[in-house]
Amino acid sequence: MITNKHFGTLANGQTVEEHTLTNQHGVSVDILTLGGILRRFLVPTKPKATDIVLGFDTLEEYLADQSYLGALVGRYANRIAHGKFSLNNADYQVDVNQAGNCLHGGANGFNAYVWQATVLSDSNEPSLALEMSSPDGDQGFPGNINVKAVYTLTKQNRLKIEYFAKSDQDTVFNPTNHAYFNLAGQHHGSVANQKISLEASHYTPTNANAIPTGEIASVENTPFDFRQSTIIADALALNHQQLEYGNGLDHNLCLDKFTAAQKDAFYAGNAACQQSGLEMKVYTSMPGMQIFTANHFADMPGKEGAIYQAHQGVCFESQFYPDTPNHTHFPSAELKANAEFYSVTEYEIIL
Ligand code: G6D
Repeated sequence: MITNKHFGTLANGQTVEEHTLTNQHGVSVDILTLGGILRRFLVPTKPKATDIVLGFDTLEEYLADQSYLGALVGRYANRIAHGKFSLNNADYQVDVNQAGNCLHGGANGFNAYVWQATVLSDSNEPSLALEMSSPDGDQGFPGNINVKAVYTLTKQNRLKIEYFAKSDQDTVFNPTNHAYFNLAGQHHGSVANQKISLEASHYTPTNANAIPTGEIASVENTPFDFRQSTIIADALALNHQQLEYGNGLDHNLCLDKFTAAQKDAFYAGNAACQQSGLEMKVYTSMPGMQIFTANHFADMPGKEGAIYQAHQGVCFESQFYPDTPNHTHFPSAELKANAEFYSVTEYEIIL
């Protein structure tokens, strides 16, 4: 089932809608047309449903948000060093909006767009398409690009997010969703006691500004070894320079099962919470996963009276590695003119 209601109106008169997708098991998600934001992810636990993503109650709060809560992110998720890269021997300078680098596509990335919504299926597997066009030169990126993100809530309680795109020029493209998950419930404090696992033997170490050094390092004996299910607090407690740089976990893990020919989602890892008994499995077709533990949150008002603090959520941002356009040995994020881009990421709730 899909229902739709008015969420707010922008200063320019554009309206923002909220669609609620509910499957046959009573799992539901609220999706805003602003930024394709995943605003709520309700899981039918007893005695009360649990909302497992962080978010806000009002449009004004989303417009002021600098932390991309639940948003679709692009054109290039994560960072491009100094906002500079070369493609086909041309040099590009894209918007630098964080510490002299381009973060999440620049100041006016995909999260700032109102997307056009179309209901694809109103059945037990509700499906909503969101579309937008970003013009050539938007935030400095080459090519007119048409983007479609499809949210589907499957019968297996998977929230599937598919990304389709086509550009009229060669460009770089790296979309993701920036939901902060808390399997205890969005207002239930830190995720530090929850566990995560990732099928990733390597990660991309960074400099102090979160830009990859270019090394693809083993996770062995580092806080980034999640090959066995690990309590987040145990990883955070380790003494490691990379944790100091990120002020916690804010790193790209290289997913072992990725191959460039891969189009379907493969199992990447999971999150589990003893308190709620919930588990979430993550699948993706992308090569990397940024694990980010909301390190900078401090007294941030959230949904329904929640006040978010550091480590209150964990993001599983499927992606090409950060700064790939400047590292030829990373899996390529180039999108050729008129080629069809497709990627998929799925978050499965185990009740
Ligand atoms: C991303 O990796 C980044 C963080 O450093 C940033 O603070 C956040 O988005 C807003 O996950």
